[in-house]
Amino acid sequence: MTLVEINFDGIVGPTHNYAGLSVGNLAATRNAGAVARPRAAALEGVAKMRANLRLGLKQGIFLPHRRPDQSWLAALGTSAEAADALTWAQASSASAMWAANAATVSPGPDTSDGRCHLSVANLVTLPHRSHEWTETFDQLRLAFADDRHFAVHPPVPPPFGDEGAANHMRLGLRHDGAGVEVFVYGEPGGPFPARQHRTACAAIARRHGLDPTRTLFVKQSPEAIAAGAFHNDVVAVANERVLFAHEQAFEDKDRFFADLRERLPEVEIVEVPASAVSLEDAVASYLFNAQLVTLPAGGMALILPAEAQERPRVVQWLDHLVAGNGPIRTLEWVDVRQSMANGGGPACLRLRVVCNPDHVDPRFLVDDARLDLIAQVVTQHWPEEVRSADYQSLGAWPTAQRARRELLKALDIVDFLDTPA
Ligand code: SUG
Repeated sequence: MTLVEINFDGIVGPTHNYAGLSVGNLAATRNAGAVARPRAAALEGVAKMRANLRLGLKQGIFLPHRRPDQSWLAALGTSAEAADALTWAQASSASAMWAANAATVSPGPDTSDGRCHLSVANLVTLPHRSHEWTETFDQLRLAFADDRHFAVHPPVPPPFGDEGAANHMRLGLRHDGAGVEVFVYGEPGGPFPARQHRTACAAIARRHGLDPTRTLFVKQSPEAIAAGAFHNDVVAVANERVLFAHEQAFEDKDRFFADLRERLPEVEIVEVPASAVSLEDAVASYLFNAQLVTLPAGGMALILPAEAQERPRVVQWLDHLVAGNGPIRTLEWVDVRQSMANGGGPACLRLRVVCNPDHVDPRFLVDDARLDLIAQVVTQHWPEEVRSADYQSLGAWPTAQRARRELLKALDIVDFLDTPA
């Protein structure tokens, strides 16, 4: 079996809610306090994975984390019962669903020792995400335990912010060949935090043993961050030799594109001009937070959020895209509205790992039967509604913890069953 791309999606956890914790993430801020539907959210995620299987893609999963995170609360000298509302919300977020922020991945063909390297993201910028890495690290070490083929690194130390694959792109002729790795960072100074720091990017490139001649560090444009592109994957996505990006995604795009062409002359840059789709429309529609995938039969598909259909300028541009002679010919629409309302589109929900699937712990891979199992547990145990305000006081969280335990048991991933029921 050669190396293939596997998309690992984060299963939406039973505490999914809208607490407005992410400054600079316009959807999350707008929906603060809205009623969330964890069951519907997790089932939307399962439906997206099914659609990917139907396209012939390989699919994996990551598990919801223990929430509220009682060890984090204990480290803060409080508990699930006693924490103030904000601390409680920060301890209870289901934000681990956005697997694009789990880690940065450099596949074997890019690294000096030929292994696939994964660096768990520290997510230090926002408190509710800053404690995700511990369990992500455990899951990655279990899923990619075979150290002949994988190296799983701990997070880059703070204060250097790292948000993982959401700010990293890999381009090359094929997944299983050597790639050019592009790290996109922001600089402070704008109205919103720059979550990805250049120092963190450089550290990851060194630890992964990347070839400096095939590694680029590119600055995200401050306008993009100010317009709500809190991660690069809100304004750009890459797959094999295609880069699909908004005209205003990068500070010095001419330099970046020239550097990229020098390293990968076959690169196809599909740039969307601001005159066709404004930054505001790009952020509101999540046009670029699509999964750009290579289909087994050839050609590429763009897996888009249904919301993008609501913006006439976006639809017009997509019609023009598929009618042309370019590499992207197929559009697939998915409904991940519950995640979208927190600023997480189809691409946020997945982590791409290029590797040999036989080397991955099979419990982290899914087919239709395993997705049926997940859907069953979710339907039976996930709450239908969560109101951020009443969840703590009603003591609903032990039910959520039990729901997660049921899922782990059903999937036979009992290694993390240490949460008290
Ligand atoms: O970090 N939203 C996430 C969305 C992450 C999207 N990921 C990528 N672009 N790859 C974030 O801003 C909202 C949680 C809340 O407010 O309750 C949240 O964390």
